[in-house]
Amino acid sequence: RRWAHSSPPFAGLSSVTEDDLAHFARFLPPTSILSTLSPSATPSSELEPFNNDWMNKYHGKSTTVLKPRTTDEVSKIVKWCNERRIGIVPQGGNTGLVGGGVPIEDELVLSLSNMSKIRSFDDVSGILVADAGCILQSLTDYLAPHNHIVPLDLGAKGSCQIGGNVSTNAGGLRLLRYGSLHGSVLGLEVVLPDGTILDQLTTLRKDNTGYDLKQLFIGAEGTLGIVTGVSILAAPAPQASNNVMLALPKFENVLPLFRETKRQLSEILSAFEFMDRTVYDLAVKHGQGRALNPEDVEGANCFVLVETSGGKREHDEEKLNSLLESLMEAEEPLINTGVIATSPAHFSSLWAIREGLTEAVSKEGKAYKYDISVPLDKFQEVVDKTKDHLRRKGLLCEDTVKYVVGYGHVGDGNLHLNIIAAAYTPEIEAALEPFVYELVASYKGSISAEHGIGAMKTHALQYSKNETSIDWMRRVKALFDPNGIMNPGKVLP
Ligand code: FAD
Ligand code: 2HG
Ligand code: ZN
Repeated sequence: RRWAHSSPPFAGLSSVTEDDLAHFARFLPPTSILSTLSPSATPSSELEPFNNDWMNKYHGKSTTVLKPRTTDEVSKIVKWCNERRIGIVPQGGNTGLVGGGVPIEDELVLSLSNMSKIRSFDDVSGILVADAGCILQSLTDYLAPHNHIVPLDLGAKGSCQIGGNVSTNAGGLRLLRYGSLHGSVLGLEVVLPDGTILDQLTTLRKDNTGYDLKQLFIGAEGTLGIVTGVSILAAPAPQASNNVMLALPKFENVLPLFRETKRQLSEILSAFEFMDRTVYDLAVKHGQGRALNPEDVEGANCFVLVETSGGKREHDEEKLNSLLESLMEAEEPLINTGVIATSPAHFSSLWAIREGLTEAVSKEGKAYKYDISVPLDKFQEVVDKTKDHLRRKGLLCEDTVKYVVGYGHVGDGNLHLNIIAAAYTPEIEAALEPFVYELVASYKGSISAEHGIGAMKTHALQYSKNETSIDWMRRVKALFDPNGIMNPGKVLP
């Protein structure tokens, strides 16, 4: 046996060997095993997508990817790895933005992509039970003819998996309306680090029978076990959806606009998304959605995308139109203009601008992503202070940091601060950290609003969690995973 590592958290963890592969081959078909070690070795290029993250910022050295098809197979793999002390990285769609879904060293990657069956759906209760590897978009497509929607939506919906969403406690574009997964996930099936299957796949809305263990796995980023099944409360599909892109002359208007929009739209408001002018221009430059007309963007300092979802088209349109009228006719208008979607294609193209921001940013350069919760009135201040700080350090120029941009979920107090650089360099990282984390802590904010901690922010956890909390997190981890095989090096410092 070859012990691969000597330093924490990899101390005592061992590498996958050919003997291990022979064991896996006893219950997995050849198509479920990708390994550069196997006698019929997989070319290492085939492992690249599993070893590198979406941003191409985090790189692992795994030799082996397993793609089980059933919970039972997952259990057998995990049991063996626990006995052999092999580190496991659960991987869903690999769209995570904090390096949580790729190995750090040569951990085994356990991909859920072969577990993509819908187990049941009840169109009266709206409860959907699905394998963890179901892609979010496929669940949306499945529910559409049943007049339901997944209570979660995000730009990565075409690739991310429901198990990955649960494991990151993803927020996204619908949280304002449908709340967090801590509320809408009703049950989970989890393979624990010793291989035991914890079946809590309940379909009950109410169940106060002691500790709610499933909550521990929502947002655990694969450090406590492997989510194999999810029971989730789908929402009735709205009968009418509208959206409008509002152009604002200054950031200071965002808050009063949010207040007024909530007051007037009340129950039909389903999204209130912010983007600054710089990132809007990048979206247009990189072909995301259809650009607004030049006269609509003239003088705009930032944009807000408002969506309504309701039960009656005429009623909702009337409310949205009267909101627009009152905003435009005010003595000191909060907006320059509003572009209201006039067709389903127009509706999608306005959303495509917002949903395409992450992709536009990645096409422009290498992004340092800070996904933070701060008071709403500090969104612009955070962007400006970061920009000033980089300028003072002499790092704000075309060949280092090109842009500092802000966008995000105003309704949830969640800002996405993106620093777009020509390359990932230690110099830029040293300028940004701990600067950004200290700034967030000064507002008593969160250093991770919705993306998680992953590999990126383990050292920064202390800015948002006190010693006692981190200590109890460690105890929970040790209780579930005493051998430290589950996603080593992630979440905990
Ligand atoms: P992965 O990236 O594969 O994994 C993420 C983490 O979960 C890893 O730690 C992994 O080990 C663990 N994991 C995955 N599957 C399992 C499982 N079955 N059991 C246990 N652990 C598991 N996030 C938001 O919150 N809101 C957004 O609006 C949003 N928009 C995005 C837009 C784009 C274009 C991109 C690229 C990303 C976006 N994200 C967003 C981040 C990301 O998509 C989400 O975090 C998503 O939920 C990750 O799902 P995944 O299946 O890709 O998980
Ligand atoms: C979003 O809201 C995602 O679009 C990604 O959470 C944020 O690109 C980012 O930083
Ligand atoms: Zn987001």
